[in-house]
Amino acid sequence: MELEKEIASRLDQPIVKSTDRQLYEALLAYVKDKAEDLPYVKGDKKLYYISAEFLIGRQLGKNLINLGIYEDVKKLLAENGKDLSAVEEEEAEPSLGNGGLGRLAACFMDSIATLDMKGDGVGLNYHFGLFKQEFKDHKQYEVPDEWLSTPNMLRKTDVCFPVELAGKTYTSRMYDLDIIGYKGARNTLHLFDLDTVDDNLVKEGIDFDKTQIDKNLTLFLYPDDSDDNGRKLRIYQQYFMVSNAAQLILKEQKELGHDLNDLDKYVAIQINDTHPSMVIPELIRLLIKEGITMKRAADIVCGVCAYTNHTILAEALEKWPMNYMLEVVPQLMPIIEGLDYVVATAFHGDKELSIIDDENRIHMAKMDMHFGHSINGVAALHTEILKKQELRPFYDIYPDKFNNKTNGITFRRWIMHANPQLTALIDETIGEGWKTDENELEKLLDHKDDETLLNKLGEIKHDNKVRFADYMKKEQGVDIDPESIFDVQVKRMHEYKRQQMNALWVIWKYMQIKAGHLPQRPITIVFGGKAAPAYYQAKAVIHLILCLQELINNDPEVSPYLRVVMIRNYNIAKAEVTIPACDISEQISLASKEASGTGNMKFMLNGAVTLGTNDGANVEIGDLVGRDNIYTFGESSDTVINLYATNGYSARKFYENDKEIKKIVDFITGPELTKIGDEKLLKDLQDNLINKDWFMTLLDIESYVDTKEKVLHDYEDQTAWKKKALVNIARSGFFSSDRTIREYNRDIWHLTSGEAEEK
Ligand code: 26Q
Repeated sequence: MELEKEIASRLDQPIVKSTDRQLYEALLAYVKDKAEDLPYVKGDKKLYYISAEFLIGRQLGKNLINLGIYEDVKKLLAENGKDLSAVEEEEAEPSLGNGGLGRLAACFMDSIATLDMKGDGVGLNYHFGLFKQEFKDHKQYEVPDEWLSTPNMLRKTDVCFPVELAGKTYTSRMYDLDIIGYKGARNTLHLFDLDTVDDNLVKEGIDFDKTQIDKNLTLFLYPDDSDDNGRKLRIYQQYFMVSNAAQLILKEQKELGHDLNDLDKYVAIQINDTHPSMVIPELIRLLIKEGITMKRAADIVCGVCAYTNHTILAEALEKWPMNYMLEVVPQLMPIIEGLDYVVATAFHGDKELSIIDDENRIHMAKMDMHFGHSINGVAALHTEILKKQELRPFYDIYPDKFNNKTNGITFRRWIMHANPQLTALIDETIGEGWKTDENELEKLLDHKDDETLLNKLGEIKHDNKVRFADYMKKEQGVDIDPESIFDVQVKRMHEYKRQQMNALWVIWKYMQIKAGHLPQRPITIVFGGKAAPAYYQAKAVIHLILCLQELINNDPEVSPYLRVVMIRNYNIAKAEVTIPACDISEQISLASKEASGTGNMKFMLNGAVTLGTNDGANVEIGDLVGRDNIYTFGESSDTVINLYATNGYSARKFYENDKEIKKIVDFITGPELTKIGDEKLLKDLQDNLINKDWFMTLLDIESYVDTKEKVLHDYEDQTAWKKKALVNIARSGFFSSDRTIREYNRDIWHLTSGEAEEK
């Protein structure tokens, strides 16, 4: 049936007379049916990517692209006076993740299906995704995100498993979501849930009664949080997830008639950070129940499981108190103690290596490293730091298990969907091959001196800036000048990412302008990101930014030259409008702290130039584009690591010895800002910067200011700048998640189907 009939048959009235919501529901139904017609990816071996987070974002646009019908649908709607983008806005974003790690899992699912590898995701069906962020009195407030009340891609199945939690048996239910490969077959994302969960428990804010597991187990996604509040429920969630995963895997393998002794021939499991680590003891437990010995079961599981580390912050490595585990998952404790005994015997009781420490806490990552066959970091520098520092004792005993898999992003969402104009320009210039072979983007380098192309690139950037400005006007009522330079820092709010350093630069620039040193061109500093609800310092930084926004944008002396804009409720949909509009990509984490970053890759792909530290994947971006096409500053990771080791950093010294720094920091509690904001919050932020500054903001502020001045100066040579943008786009092929996934498969999973075989 032709497209128009297909869609019309799912509507009660003609397209012209339909609302955007009716069109959304009709297109959703159509996509679901089309997906069901697609074959599943075939293969002898199957990957299960287990993750507590899948930040999949809106599905409609992405699915239309992967089905190859986005343009046709857009045209059809346009012919009827309808706008596909507006229809897409009707979909509630499934915010089933916090940030990088969850978004990575989503990009990976897309690439795995696109590369024709058999691989399903396993996670949880959170009724409320990551909270929605609102601003009031220049502060963040959290509001529940009820994404499930809008029709969506989920399919309720009749697959159910018994799961024992704290001695009681609960019955799970599996929901499936089709993952459609780009012009290919499909895999599945399995999200587990309990039928008894009661959405009414979440009322005002995101607080709820944490005592009744049957009513709240999958109620909400934990915000990325080191806070202890409700941690026990997180063990419940984690075990519920992995118990379902393990049962699903064994059920599928038995149905295929596979011998569980050969599980590693048929199954690969990727453990996404330590959140799913209990899958190791759980699988061992289930294999023992199948009559396999403990030793053999541990060997089998080791051959199947692989662990990815996403963070070097020590506090993020999960350690669960044994008494919690005994209460929630007593069935796992004999297994974990058995594994700990094996380790103690093999390594003569070396405490550094043991799974259970002296305080009776269970180290999830250590279990993964002993009883998994692969340990990977997510960028070259990160993996080196893991080997040399954080996980050194494990690298010494298992050097062959360690490997690097530099992160990537799916080009289907992050350029084809987010930046259709740039996509069309690239198609026009080098053909469409780059969409399936990302390295072909390098062909753009042949056109580096093509003035017409560079001008078109500039026009597209400008159009995207206008689109962003219009969007922000509509969403938040703010005025943004598309002729200004767009300098963008969007990501979770965290001290190590150093949004506060960017805010200090804003203060510096404000004072410069007040002193009559006017910039050559207006600058718009864009921030966006959520702070974990209990993260006081991160919330204080949001407060500072919102106060600066108020002060500066309303100052007639300053606002023609400088504006600050904080995007409310930054999410995937907003990222897709923001990133293509960016000129300068701020990636300014303290060197050694950002494992990889993936936003940096999205900006590069969309023709922004990075202003960053030598951290995470910024290092690889720099290697690829060359010194002329990136701006780096700040102390190296080696220096930073050494400063920590020797206790050698004193923020106060920088504050006291450098008048300029003192002036900037003092401004935080000066009359201009305290008139607008909460004096205590601003004072606490300032005290922290002077007396603690754990992430060494003042260490790098001077070189940051100097380098940013150079960037702003260089921007004025527009031809040279557009060339930088072009080189960034041309060299970004390496950061396609297709490349990342081919490497996971080549080195870790060894799936034997489709394209995987040939590479
Ligand atoms: C922990 C305890 C309790 C509640 C929540 C958590 C929690 C949840 C999520 C801890 C960490 C996370 C997420 C971490 C994360 O997103 N890490 C990022 O992973 C990206 C993908 O590899 C990297 O690019 C980023 O550098 C890294 O910060």
